[in-house]
Amino acid sequence: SVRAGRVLRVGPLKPSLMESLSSNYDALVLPDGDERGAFLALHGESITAAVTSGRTGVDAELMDHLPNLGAIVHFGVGYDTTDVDAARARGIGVSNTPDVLTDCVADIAVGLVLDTVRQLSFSDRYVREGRWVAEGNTPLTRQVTGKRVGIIGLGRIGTAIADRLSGFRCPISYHNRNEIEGSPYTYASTPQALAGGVDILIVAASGGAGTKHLVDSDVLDALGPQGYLINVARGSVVDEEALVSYLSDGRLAGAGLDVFADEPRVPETLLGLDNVVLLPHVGSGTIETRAAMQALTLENLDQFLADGTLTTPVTR
Ligand code: 8YV
Repeated sequence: SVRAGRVLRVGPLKPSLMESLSSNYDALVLPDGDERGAFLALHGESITAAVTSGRTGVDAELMDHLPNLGAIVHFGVGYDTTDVDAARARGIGVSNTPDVLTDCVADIAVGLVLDTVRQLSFSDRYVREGRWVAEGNTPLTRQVTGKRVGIIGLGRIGTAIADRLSGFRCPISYHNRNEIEGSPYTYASTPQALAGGVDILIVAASGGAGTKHLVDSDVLDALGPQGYLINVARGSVVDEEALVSYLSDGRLAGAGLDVFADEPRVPETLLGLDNVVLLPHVGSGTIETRAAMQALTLENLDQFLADGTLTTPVTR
């Protein structure tokens, strides 16, 4: 029998969140592959809320099979996996989990700056492999304090990164779609102009079609062989193929990456490069922040189920 107002989980989530959805909300789980058609034919009409993440999302085709869907609730600040235009056109609200992860993601961006420029991970491998004894000291690195930093995407996370690096006396400039009035940081009208005037370029923009390959070979050329690229946003914002070739042949000094174009797959070439720091998308991955993200996800869901509105909507 079809019950009104059911919750659907789309894709894997934090285990405690999946557990809460099934025990406290009696949520259904969208199956993959062959079973999906029959599942949607049976349950599609009963579903009013979907809970998903920046890993999976809800596309327009799935929306078409959920005629009574009113909300797509995301665990995570990024929602580029969901077709937001299609949701808006159908009157479906979309929410994310902003603010609660800003500090942890900004911390990881600063960690990647320090690790990449001072070669911490490389140095750690050097000690473990016995090379300190066998070969002597590691090569000298570059200084972080005072380096010119450019940020693509001066939103919540970009601003938190800028504030932290101001403590390292780094002059900060940024590129955004629009200049931010009253910002203490210097605006550059294009990513290329930004990259041309900095030593370290940090990507903190949201993903999706609007930012795809914003960092292309022209931007990497402008950053130059002494420049470093840091990405804590989405792999799609950077032309990864170009990045790999620039890193391989010394047209870029180094890169610190928490995100990739095709996660969890990392380009094979990068694994052999010592001027690159590779993280498995851990920006928001602390116990405190993930708990806060889970609470905000459920707050959005509860509010939607109670009165049809969302706590932190990206579109209503
Ligand atoms: C993780 C993130 O993807 O919030 C985001 O946009 O990228 C991260 O927090 C998290 O696992 C949610 O999917």
